[in-house]
Amino acid sequence: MIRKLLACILIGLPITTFAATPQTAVLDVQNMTCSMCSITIRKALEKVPGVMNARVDYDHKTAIVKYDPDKASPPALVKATTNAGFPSTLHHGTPK
Ligand SMILES: [Cu+2]
Repeated sequence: MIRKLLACILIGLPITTFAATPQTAVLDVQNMTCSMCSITIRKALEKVPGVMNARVDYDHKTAIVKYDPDKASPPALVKATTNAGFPSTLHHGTPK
């Protein structure tokens, strides 16, 4: 009985709570000249509805964004960084 309940929690819960599989987008970001820029970009990305987290790599001039595809989309992410003063493009090196 307890075992069965545990199995339901382990298997059933992720399916119902995470209806959409999070997607990861990698953006090539321009105009990043210091580490402060990366913080600005991260904050701009995290303000976009549906974005779970954003990681900005200053050395590689990229932003790795985890988002809910039901609420956010790559064009919205590009727009957010561009509006913050950092035009970006979707990086095409990642598998779909
Ligand atoms: Cu800067």
